[in-house]
Amino acid sequence: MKTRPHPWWQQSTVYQIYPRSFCDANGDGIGDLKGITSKLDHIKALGAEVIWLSPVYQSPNDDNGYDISDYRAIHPEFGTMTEFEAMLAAMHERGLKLVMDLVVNHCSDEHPWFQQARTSRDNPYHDWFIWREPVKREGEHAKHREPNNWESVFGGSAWEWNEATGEYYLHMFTRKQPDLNWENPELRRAVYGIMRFWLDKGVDGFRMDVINMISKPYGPEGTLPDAAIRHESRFLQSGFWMSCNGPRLLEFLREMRREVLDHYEVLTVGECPMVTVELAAEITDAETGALDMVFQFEHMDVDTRRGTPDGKWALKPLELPELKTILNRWQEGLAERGWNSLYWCNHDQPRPVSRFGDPAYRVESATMLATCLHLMRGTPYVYQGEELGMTNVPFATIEECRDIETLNFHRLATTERGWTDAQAMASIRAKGRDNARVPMPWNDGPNGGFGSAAPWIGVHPDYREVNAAAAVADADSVFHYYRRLIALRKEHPILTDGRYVPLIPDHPHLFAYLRELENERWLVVCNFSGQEEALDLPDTVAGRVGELIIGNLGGSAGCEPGRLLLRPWEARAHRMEAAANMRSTETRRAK
Ligand code: TEU
Ligand code: CA
Repeated sequence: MKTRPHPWWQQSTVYQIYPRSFCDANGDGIGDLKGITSKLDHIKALGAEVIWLSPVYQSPNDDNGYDISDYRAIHPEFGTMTEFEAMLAAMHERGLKLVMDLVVNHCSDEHPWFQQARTSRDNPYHDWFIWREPVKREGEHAKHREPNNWESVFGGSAWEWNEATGEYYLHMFTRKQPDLNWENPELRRAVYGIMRFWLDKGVDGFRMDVINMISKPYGPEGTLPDAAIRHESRFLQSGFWMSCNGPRLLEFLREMRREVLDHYEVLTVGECPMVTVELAAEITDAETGALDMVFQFEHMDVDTRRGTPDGKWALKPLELPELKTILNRWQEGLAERGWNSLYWCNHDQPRPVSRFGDPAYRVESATMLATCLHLMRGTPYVYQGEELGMTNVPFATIEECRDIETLNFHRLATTERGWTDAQAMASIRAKGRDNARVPMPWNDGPNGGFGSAAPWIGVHPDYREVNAAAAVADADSVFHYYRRLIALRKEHPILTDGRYVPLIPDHPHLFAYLRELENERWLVVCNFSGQEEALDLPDTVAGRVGELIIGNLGGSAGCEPGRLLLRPWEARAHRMEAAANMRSTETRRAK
């Protein structure tokens, strides 16, 4: 295999900050830029080299900043532009790069563009959004006049009535997040201008919010076709499905690359729900694509009964072979072309320890999950608090929750869909986005050291035990294990360049794979269970298990020839020693 030239982001680890919940310097209960600046050494000590900052722009906060009303202004609750520039300088001084969130599938209904657009059909900004006439329907559907049957991602119709123009506008998220019309070249030019504004300030790239939703599937005469309910029997939330991966997506992204990205040294990652491996390869192709990597979502659906009306809230136990099938397919699918991003969580997802591990084995399962992910090929992302092994939050009542998606779900589920409050709360504890949004616990002091005032959302009840100060002081903590994994990636080209070879895909509890580069081979084995498990090395794996490179439990339960014993939630990476006349896995597999 060819060793590829390394763009800087291929050996780096990205750390995600959710600004509202990271650190509150001025004591108003809301995280802010000065707070972030004061905690950069934590990220530096971890070894991450890039920071992805969720939105800090002017916003009415209907969706916590993902509804932007001024793309060139800092929200006063986070600070000022001067403080932003000071934060960026402090990052660069430490060799940290900053990737901003770019949210341009939609803006806020309070953005001047939309304020103008909604006044009249003749307003020049009208065409920057997506408008449709009401539709006459017959029979039992007569009272529905929405242009089509699309549902918003957060529940309810994706269309909202606008009296002044006598039309509906499309909003794939809340009604305060109208979708922008990328068919309009003026709108696209305005977006590129915003991107240049931040890049010229010195930011180092963009994470692009739902960027594969910007091209809508227009039919003849600009119609937006009804979605087939149960498309591929997976997604009932079919407006969501319909608005992803549209026909002009690559064209728009390539234009963005030509107009903006090619002129800067940046990292770009596109958030792409429902993206396929094939499309991701096209988007991330170094020559003909447009972005460096995408966030795919398939592995975020393994514990969800998609295709039911309750979407992500309908829980399903994890089946490890399904998770392996997905991640193996992404590893192999982007091996020759494109590049993977690697993540277990972000500000939209519950905590991985509670989801794929076991809070009763908090440290063990957090470090096992980290090993499994960080030794794959791609750029790893660590979401604030993940490096502490944080768990989900035991929300008892809906009053403790803040997220608009969660509040919508609770209301619709208990009023229209026949869920009890107890059932809804159980799903919210398992899947709600607020699990990841409670304040970062810095120490065991008041409010977990987040700030002097009561925070906008309650602190995690475990903060006295699980906090950054305790983790940094304990050499065996989750934090120090992440630090070692992040350092390993910098030291060993096999992690960046090596081939990924999945093993034992059907094993119900073990996730195992090889990494291979030239004569070097590593074996990675992770136990996704609370039981001891034995791995009998398949005879396709030539050679002997050698030196332990990294392991999360210290010591070793043992290793007989051809057999590896794994303790509950144990993860290990070993160097393989070549057997005398070893044939490569490749030739064996080819037979
Ligand atoms: O998320 C879009 C998205 O498709 C999902 O992550 C979605 O939020 C999740 O499936 C719901 O459970 C992005 C942002 O990351 C998210 O915070 C925003 O709310 C959303 O776009 C709208 O901007
Ligand atoms: Ca504050």
